[in-house]
Amino acid sequence: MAIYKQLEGSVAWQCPSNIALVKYWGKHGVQLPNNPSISFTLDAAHTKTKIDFSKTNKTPKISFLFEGKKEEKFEKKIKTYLESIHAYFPFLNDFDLNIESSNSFPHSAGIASSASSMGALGLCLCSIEDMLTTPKTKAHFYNKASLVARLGSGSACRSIFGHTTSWGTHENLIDSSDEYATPFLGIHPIFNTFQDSILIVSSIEKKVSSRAGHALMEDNIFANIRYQQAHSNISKLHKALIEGDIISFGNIVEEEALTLHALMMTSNPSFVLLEPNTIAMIKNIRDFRAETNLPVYFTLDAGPNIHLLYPNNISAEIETFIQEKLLYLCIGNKIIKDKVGSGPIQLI
Ligand code: 2P0
Repeated sequence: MAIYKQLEGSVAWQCPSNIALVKYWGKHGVQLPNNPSISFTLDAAHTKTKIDFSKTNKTPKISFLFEGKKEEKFEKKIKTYLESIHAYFPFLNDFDLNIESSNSFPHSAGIASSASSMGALGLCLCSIEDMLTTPKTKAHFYNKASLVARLGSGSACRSIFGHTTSWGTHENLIDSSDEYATPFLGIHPIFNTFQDSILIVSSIEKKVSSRAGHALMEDNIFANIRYQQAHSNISKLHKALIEGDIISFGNIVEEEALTLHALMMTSNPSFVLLEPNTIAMIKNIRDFRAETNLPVYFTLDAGPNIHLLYPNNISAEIETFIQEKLLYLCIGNKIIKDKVGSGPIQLI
């Protein structure tokens, strides 16, 4: 019988979403990436999760409320996930969990919530474990939170650390691992000022899930060349991030965004997540850059929405550009103003 330091308690974490600069697309084993990736951790788009835990002698019960309401679909997903990670957290055999979660962004905003929600859940589970048993070192705590977040959703492992983060082994990235993410070291300070204006083209749930998209990489005829490209882009981006070379950064990031969607279009069966307004925005962004020489670039997640990336010192010019050339292409004039953030925050 396990001995616990306490029989009940509460924990809560706020965890941000992230946007990949070099994309993870294709995986093997238990959520292991086929190539390394690098991301900016965001700030405004985050999930808050609170868990009340109490010791039971019966079969443990799990309840889940999303934004204060019971959500059968999410609850089922979370139960299946928690069952799959008992080996990492033996206390799950002995405690009832009441989980409550909410997002800072609307569920239907068209931004993925799996990174922030699985990140917040992983951090809460590690905090509970620390309260019940011997606390881990800070490094071990965050690595374990990142690892268990990864088991819930691959890209979630990068949300555990602030600013810029990498996931997946690469010779230039110190201590990099396929198992968990690591903070990017030595970044030029200009990148910590980066803004991410998320331009919502569509908020409809996409027809092909990321899980299915990753799986289609197994038979994609461009898979191997893509993995080589990602390795090479990590080397180039690593250098650009350290040197503060925004132009190289932008070229790599746009190439990665379009490659991600090209891989979707060349999968079998193929699928297209871009919308006509996404393409119109890309054209307007490139025209604006050519006219003004301002360092503003786009990236894309697995969906049609544009993430507009630029340093804070040109925010005024970009605001005018958005109002004049991009806002009319957004659904319901919807924009989420985000930026590079400093990472998760423990609330309780
Ligand atoms: C990324 N994406 O690097 C890539 C690029 C979206 C576009 O990883 O199946 O939700 O849960 O591991 O992490 C989205 O897929 O997929 C994703 P799973 P995930 O951010």
